Amino acid sequence: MDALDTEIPARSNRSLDAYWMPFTANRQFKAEPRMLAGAQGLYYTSDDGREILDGTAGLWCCNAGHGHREIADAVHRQLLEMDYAPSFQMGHPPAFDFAERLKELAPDGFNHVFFTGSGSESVDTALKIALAWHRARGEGTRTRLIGRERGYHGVGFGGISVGGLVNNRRHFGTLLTGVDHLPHTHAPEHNAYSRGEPEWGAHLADELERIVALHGAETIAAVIVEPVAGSTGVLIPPKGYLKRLREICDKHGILLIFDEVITGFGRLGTPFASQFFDVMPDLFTTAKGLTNGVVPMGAVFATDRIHDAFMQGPEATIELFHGYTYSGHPIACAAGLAVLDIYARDGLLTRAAQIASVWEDAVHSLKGEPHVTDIRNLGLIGGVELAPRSDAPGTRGYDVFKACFEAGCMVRVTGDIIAMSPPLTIGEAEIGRLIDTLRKVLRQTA
Ligand code: PXG
Repeated sequence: MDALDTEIPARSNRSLDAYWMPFTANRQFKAEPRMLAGAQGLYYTSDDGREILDGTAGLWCCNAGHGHREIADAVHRQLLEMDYAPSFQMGHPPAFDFAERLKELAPDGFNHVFFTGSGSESVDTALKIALAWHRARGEGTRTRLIGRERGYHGVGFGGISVGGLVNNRRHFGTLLTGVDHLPHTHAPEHNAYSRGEPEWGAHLADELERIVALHGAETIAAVIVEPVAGSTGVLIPPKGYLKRLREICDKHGILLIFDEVITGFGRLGTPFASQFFDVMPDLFTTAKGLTNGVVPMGAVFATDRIHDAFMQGPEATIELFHGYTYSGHPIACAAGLAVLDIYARDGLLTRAAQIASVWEDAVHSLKGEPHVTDIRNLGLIGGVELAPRSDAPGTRGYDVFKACFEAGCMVRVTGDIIAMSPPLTIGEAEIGRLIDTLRKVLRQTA
């Protein structure tokens, strides 16, 4: 090397070569990097000293905003007390305490928490629990997993198999066998510019009946969906859709898994999306807001009915042959406990409900701006779909994302869809700033 090094602006002499960045156009990025150097409250600071309003809570994870001293102190204390401890045939107080606190927050009946290191691991864990649960009950023929087109469930082989984003799947071989997919619920021809839950589309859940008819219910273990699909570009479930899925799963003895990695911890104005929609899954996955994103961690919540089926047989037997070196990591648990205190103290897990109508009006005020073809919202989530350039899909979205960053706002882009999910601490003034920046950028984008 290297030509790149000499092209990087003089901000720093750091070499960018060794770090193979995730989900990033590495060469494009390294030619013109966007570097974040600090974070406090609702703002990042870029390495050239600019304030960047965090319109995405990092990656949907910093629900309480940035830089909380209480979290830092809790992590610091735990590091000095006990930095790491194994969780296989061994325990430590923070993991038990955190699980108990999470149980209090979860819907009734979700009394068991399995810790993982990320959302992807939570998804794989939930899928494996579903398969093993049927087997434990003598229904070992139930091995099929049903996902949904346009679903995102992380990047493990389980998650990409049930996931429905082609670029996350097509490069990686045959994936898990025995997987089928529900149709996605994106229907702008019926639902464009819906405020909140769209009216049209509950019947799309009936496609599960078709899948059952094709494969036989006795071969299907579980259905997994995101209550609100995030990564694909914000798809809000049609009214009644999730209830219908629940009913069909019940009718056929199929487990329902909600992937709450982005909806968990207050994104919709309730602790979990199941409470918002009043539809209870059998298992749900979380990560991100679990620790406010500050230490990697995930958790799978299970009902008594799921958990208790494993607690059979000789007591000296390991009931679930699954777990990670970092399951229940004491530092993550200490961070998570401090985060739950902040959520409770500041009422953050219900705050989105209070500000959702301001958010909805602000996001929908972009209707009629250049390129905008649809706007979607729920809780503190907003999606703005843009018309793709006919010769180069995705480039308009990327240009808008980049121009927003240059104008001091961080948004996410998936293809030509702009997604926003600010910290739950955002106020009216910052909502205005975020939306006005996006408006200005849209007007300046070809
Ligand atoms: N399930 C869902 C529903 C997610 O949104 C994962 C699983 C995987 O989590 P981990 O912790 O393994 O990354 C996610 C992750 C985006 C974006 O821009 C979303 C995610 C990650 C990165 C970007 O929408 N979600």
